[in-house]
Amino acid sequence: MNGNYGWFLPVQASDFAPAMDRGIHIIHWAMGVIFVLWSVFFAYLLVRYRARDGHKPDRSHLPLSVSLAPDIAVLAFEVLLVVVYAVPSWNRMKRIPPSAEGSLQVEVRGEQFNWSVRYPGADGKFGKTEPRFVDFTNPFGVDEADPAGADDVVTVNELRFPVNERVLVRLTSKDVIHSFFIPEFRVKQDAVPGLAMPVWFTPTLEGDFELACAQLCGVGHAIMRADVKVTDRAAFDQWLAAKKNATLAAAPKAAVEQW
Ligand SMILES: [Cu+2]
Repeated sequence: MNGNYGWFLPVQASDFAPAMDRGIHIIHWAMGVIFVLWSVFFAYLLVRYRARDGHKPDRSHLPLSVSLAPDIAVLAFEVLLVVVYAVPSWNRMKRIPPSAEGSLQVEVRGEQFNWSVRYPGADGKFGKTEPRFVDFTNPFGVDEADPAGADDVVTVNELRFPVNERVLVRLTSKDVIHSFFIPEFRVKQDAVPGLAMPVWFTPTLEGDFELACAQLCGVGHAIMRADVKVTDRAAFDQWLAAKKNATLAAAPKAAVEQW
């Protein structure tokens, strides 16, 4: 997993990553150019207009249209960046969720200090849940009597996705605000108690990644993490089938217990 990180940004492992990185590059290069131009300009002014014997300050000034020109150029560039680049990207990544059909649906719930994960199973439907059924072996409170819930697969701190298939996550929190962050996917979203936030992306690279809580949420925040593995479809199906038959008692120990 350390191989995912180099000197600059981590590897690009989702369909959003290239656009996100392009935005970061454009902003940094533009700010670098502006910084250099201003620095040269200031240095020139310091030398050109330094205090000398026989020189008096000239209080006249350039016309506003000339002196404001650099600011207007920078402002125009920023407006263009927001309108042409940022807003369309934001719409695609955050504002307009894809339809549930054709997406792999996953429910992810943050709690101090674990990530509970639920896959709908072969029927593609999540079973009904009720708070009174919630316990350590049933973190979502799935109603066993509901046939749609019988094949739901629940894991703790373990996420798998098939490569090149769109994922639609239903993100919730059981207690305080957490944040679902997979750096290699360039995906980050707060999990807010009382809200079900849609999060979507398409993993484009097979490998091991990490979901880390990115919102300080209590004493165990630093260990609130989950393994994310992206594989081909066949390996994913195999894993899901194996998980269906496993009980949560055999699941990796909750992070807080490990701690
Ligand atoms: Cu957290």
